Amino acid sequence: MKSDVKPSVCVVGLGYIGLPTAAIVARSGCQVHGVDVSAHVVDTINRGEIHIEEVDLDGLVHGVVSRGLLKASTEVAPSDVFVIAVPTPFDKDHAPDISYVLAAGEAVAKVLKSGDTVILESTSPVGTTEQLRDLIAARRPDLKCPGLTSETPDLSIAYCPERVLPGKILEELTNNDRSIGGITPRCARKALTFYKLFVRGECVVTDSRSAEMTKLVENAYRDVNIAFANELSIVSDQMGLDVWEVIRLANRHPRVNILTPGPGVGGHCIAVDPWFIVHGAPEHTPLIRTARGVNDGKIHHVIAHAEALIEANPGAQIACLGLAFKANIDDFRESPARLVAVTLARKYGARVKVVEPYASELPKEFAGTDAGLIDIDTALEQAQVLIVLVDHDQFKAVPLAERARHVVYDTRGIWLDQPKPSGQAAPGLKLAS
Ligand code: SAJ
Repeated sequence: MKSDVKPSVCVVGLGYIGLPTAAIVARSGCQVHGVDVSAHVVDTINRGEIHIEEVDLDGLVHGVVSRGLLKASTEVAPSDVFVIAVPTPFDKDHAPDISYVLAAGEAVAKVLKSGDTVILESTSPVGTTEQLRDLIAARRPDLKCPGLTSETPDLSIAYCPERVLPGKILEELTNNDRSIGGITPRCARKALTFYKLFVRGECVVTDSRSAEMTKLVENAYRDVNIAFANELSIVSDQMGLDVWEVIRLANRHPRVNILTPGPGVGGHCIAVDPWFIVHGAPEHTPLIRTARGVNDGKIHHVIAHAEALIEANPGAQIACLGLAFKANIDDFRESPARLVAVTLARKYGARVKVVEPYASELPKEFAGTDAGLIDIDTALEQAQVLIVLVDHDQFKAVPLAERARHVVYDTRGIWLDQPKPSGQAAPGLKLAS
């Protein structure tokens, strides 16, 4: 790839990471060929529309498609740079499944030519980039692969994870620092040239295995720290302490920064990636494994606590506030809030209603439960018990005067001024008159 000529780029996988990446690369002036197995996704993008929700993505995709810079297809096309951004789920035993990465590698291998760069972005267990290289080497013996030849290789292969936050993807894709992990230093330099086209953050060069581990470590670090906060909240409930007060005070220490308890950890990254480390070193990861258990267990603690509150308030109407996996997004997949709400709806039927400003209807597992979707005003008027599951801004904005008489179980700590029943710190079980 010559520095004065923009490379042609093929992005394989047009999901939450692949599509924004393809659009941003296209905006930088590269000709981008996007690939997805779903014909529906391909058609949607080729109309200049999007199949996922992300701030400002619709306008960006519309712009680059209408300028002819981004085209989607179900087939990989010859390009100078290939970016693989496909899912890496885990199986029922938490073993990582890299079959989508290898399938993408098979497709890419068919069209590779000397001088091309292949970059893996999918969250992957350590060693996956080398496996991808080995697959390409097996399919294309005519091309010299990095790390397998003493001559100058024909291909460059690197691992470059994304670290963007859903809801801020476009901003963070451009501004976050990146780890650029080459199979060899030369591979890293090639990948660096590509990322410099659209990344304003610092691009730090390393080897592929370190970059793979770095991605996993970032999310495991967060999971462990959220687990600490969640464990504190369970202990505080048991001791009758207000966990928010304890954390607020502890965080005044200059070297303490405890995260925020919640109903558990949702999303597709933090609850998944730590398992990739555990799977790679099962004997040496008791902390990471335990943190996963604490965060998953927090969901059941919240359900039990909410049930006790509901049982203690016979006849009361219950409003569950929020279904999303975190604040101010419309992503309900892998959401602890959703699991809590549907469990309560199944048990208590029409007494339970759900408020979710980002949903137009309840997810399908609510079918047959009699739970309805209501707005926050109706909930404040009709429900006596409010269970806060998501810290959406709309909920945070409800003033004390409108909720002072409600019984509240606030799993996110958004209403710290809520009166404590009977002088107790923990959420009380008495229905306010
Ligand atoms: N959560 C808490 N307490 C906290 C922080 C988060 O309970 O103090 C919960 C959230 O409510 C949510 C879950 O954790 O259910 C995850 O939310 P998040 O905002 O921490 O992270 P994600 O999953 O949206 O995105 C993470 C990010 N990783 C890190 O912050 C280390 C993001 O930068 C990654 O790019 C993304 O995973 C990914 O794709 O891997």
